[in-house]
Amino acid sequence: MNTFSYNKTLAKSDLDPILANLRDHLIAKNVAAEIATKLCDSVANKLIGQNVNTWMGLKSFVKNALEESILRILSPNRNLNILREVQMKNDSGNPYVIVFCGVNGVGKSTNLAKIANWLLLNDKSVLVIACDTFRAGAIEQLRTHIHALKNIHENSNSGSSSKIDLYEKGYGKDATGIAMEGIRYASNSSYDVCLVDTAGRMQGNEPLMKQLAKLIKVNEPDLTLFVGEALVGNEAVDQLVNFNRALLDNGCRSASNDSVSAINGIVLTKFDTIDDQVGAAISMTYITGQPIVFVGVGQTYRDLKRLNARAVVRALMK
Ligand SMILES: Nc1nc2c(ncn2[C@@H]2O[C@H](COP(=O)(O)OP(=O)(O)O)[C@@H](O)[C@H]2O)c(=O)[nH]1
Ligand SMILES: [Mg+2]
Repeated sequence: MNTFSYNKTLAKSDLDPILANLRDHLIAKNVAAEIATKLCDSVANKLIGQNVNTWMGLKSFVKNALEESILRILSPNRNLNILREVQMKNDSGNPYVIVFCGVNGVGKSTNLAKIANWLLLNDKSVLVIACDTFRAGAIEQLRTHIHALKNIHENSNSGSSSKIDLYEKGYGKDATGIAMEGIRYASNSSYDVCLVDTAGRMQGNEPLMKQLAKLIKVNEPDLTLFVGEALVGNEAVDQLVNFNRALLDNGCRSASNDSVSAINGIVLTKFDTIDDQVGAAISMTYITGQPIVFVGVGQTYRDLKRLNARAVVRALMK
């Protein structure tokens, strides 16, 4: 291939071998196979018939086009400013409600605690509502976090509004009702934000998915966060498609937009454990069209970051 200059109208046959390589590369970086294929197909569709005059060689040209389209996927179509949304909700006399959902062990409760820490740092008062009434120890785990967060914030603070408490009604009860009572309590006691922890569930478990849908439909959270591990590959698609479908099929609509997604944000956890295997970030945003609101990068309260889309693309294409 001529690496100095290239001037021709691109045909499918020019692109196929290059995109096949790039597709394999994306899959090796943990992008779900289905998504890698779709991404490469869309780049092909965009480039076929284009008249290319480039100094960089066709391979780099195609790679750049793919990078651009991935960067676009990772850049949210909706700019979610949680603190501003909290303020607006509070101005109308109500707490801002976030529900955390996802499969077992992905880091829902831990990252809920990190987000609580971030809210407290921003002078928001937080009521954590314990709606994982299923897994033994779930409530104690939250209590431990809240105790630690109280120690960090309530002592050090300059008398501002930062307070955090737990609302719990024990195990085995109906999560929807507990969430409702908790939100009402938060409203009466002027908490700024409710963080609703839910039980983990497999995306194929229909009765449990229905229960989650009921909790969301009845309580109408401002933000429904799907918590997913950065470790997942093809499984990411299955989880998200099924969570979203179960929620939509059971009448949930996202609060902030009426799009095809009932989930309106993603928390990508265990990002510290994957080295440059960053593919899950692409799969999850591609499937939902929703932003990755936070990235979990460890087990302490401060291990919470914003997604750096350019850094993800860099790691992905390396
Ligand atoms: N390395 C790492 N571990 C995490 C992260 N988030 C959660 N974990 C760990 O994952 C495990 C499961 O977390 P937990 O919050 O109980 O998951 P849940 O079942 O979804 O509520 C715990 O050992 C957490 O410390 C993260 O961002 N990085
Ligand atoms: Mg949990």
